[in-house]
Amino acid sequence: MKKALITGITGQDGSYLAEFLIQKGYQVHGIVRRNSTLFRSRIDHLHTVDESETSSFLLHYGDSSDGTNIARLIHQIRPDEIYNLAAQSHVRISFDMPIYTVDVDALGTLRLLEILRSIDWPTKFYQASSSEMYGQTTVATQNEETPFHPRSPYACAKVYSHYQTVNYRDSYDMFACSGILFNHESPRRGENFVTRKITKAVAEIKKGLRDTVVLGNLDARRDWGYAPEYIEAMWMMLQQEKPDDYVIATGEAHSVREFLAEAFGCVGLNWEDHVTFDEKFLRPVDVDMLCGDASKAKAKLGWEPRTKFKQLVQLMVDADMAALEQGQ
Ligand code: NAP
Ligand code: G4F
Repeated sequence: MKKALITGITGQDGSYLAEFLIQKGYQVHGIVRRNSTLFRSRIDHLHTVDESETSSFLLHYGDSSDGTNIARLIHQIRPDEIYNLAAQSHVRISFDMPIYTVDVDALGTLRLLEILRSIDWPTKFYQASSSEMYGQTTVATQNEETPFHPRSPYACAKVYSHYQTVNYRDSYDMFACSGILFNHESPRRGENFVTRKITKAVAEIKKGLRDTVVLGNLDARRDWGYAPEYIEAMWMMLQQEKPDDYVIATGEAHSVREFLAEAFGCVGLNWEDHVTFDEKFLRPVDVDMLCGDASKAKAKLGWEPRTKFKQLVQLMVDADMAALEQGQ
């Protein structure tokens, strides 16, 4: 049985990736942070009573800021594949917590790469890079060759991790891949990212539980895809003969305003009657437009997005409506 180690397993992507790898027959090990509660809503359904060495799903306490703990876990587990998804992943919050964000999102990756340099078995490494690295780009659709112009502490940290991943691959012949993923969403998306914030509000407004949602910049354009399809691409990258970097995106960009119109439209409401503005949701600088060109992933991995923008919005609104009906 192949062993995969996932950092960030409690997050949106980590939870989908864990499900996907278990279905593929992997033994999945996840690193979780110590919290005051054991509530881990995205992965609670994966728990089994079997906590023996042969269980398909095992969790370990750890933190990307603690290299000795991660090293001990890697030596104990001896994973065949490592997916580094752990991050302080909120761009606006990275302006409030730049040092912490860099410690986890940049140095956390370097700590892992340094551990992998010294192990004596072959392991494949996936780094969760981001389209935020393109930042204030002037290129209409961004691919693997497009220069980076990061616009936040988060994006700077991700650029650092991307280049270290490439550097360790070149320097030490490591099987290390950087997946440059554009925004991907789902009903498991954190509630303070704009798509989920909107779909949750739409459901609550439709049910009469509130009347407004407060937002920041509505002009930003993003390339939004469906998360369960994006985690498949991560796995595909590690199954290739040679390690490489890939853009994963839909190739279609929409503004926050368009997302609002679509989401409120799903329940027969006009967004302009329910949206107010607060500058606290603005960033010191924002990224105006991101739109990815995933032709390399299509040609080499055979990966293509399947869920279109309208379907994505609909499925997120439906899930938030259903959750309310079930009293969640
Ligand atoms: P997410 O939902 O915010 O999940 C982040 C995960 O990282 C959580 O499991 C979190 O644990 C964990 N984490 C945070 N700080 C940590 C630390 N110090 N030590 C160990 N674990 C820590 O993010 P996501 O949307 O699944 O994204 C996964 C990865 O892809 C991230 O690296 C993100 O930056 C990157 N990415 C995401 C997108 C996107 O659109 N979703 C696009 C490009 C790249 P807790 O549950 O304990 O907080
Ligand atoms: O949903 P967002 O917070 O996502 P953002 O900043 O694009 O970052 C996400 O995608 C990246 C990939 O490109 C990931 F690397 C990163 O980890 C994260 O998953 O904001 C999207 C846009 C921004 O322009 C923001 O200014 O929506 C705008 N926005 C407007 N009002 C808002 C709000 N964003 C948030 N979070 N909350 C608002 O009230």
